[in-house]
Amino acid sequence: MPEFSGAPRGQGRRCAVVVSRFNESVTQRLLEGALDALVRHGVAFDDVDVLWVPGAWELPFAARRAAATERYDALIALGAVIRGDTPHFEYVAGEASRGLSAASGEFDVPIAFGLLTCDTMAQAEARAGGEHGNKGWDAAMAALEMVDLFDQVDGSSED
Ligand code: INI
Repeated sequence: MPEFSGAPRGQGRRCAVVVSRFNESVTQRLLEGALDALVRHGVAFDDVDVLWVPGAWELPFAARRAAATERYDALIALGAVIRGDTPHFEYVAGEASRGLSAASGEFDVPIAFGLLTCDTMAQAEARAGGEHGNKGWDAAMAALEMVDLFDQVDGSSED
């Protein structure tokens, strides 16, 4: 039974990180985590483009446009939606998640999900380099793993 498992091999990969400016104190740290993961795993710094967007709502549009360029092996979407007193959270978090998932399915490129959806700023900070790690790092690792996985799968079917 063939079994495939990707590894975060970044050599020669081109990536785009799409990151929202809303709650920038958190998203900046997610970005640092993602860039650190990419570079430590072999991605050349010049092969990473960082695309800033106003908020999480804009992430799917930017991800789709970036994917459509066919310049990137993988995309990493980063943002932080923090619950307030209104239903705004549900709309922004829900549509951003759905839009990223749809874009990933439509374009032939992995889009890793590094969008925090938290009740409080403290929860977000804990996941952006705090006690729960850095979800930007995790998303970048997932992106590299997915690229490598399908290199292997595609390579095997060409035999
Ligand atoms: N955008 C976020 O990324 N996080 C939030 O918590 C947030 N809240 O709470 O409003 C948020 N709103 C802005 C939204 O993403 C759009 O940028 C804005 O509506 C303009 O289209």
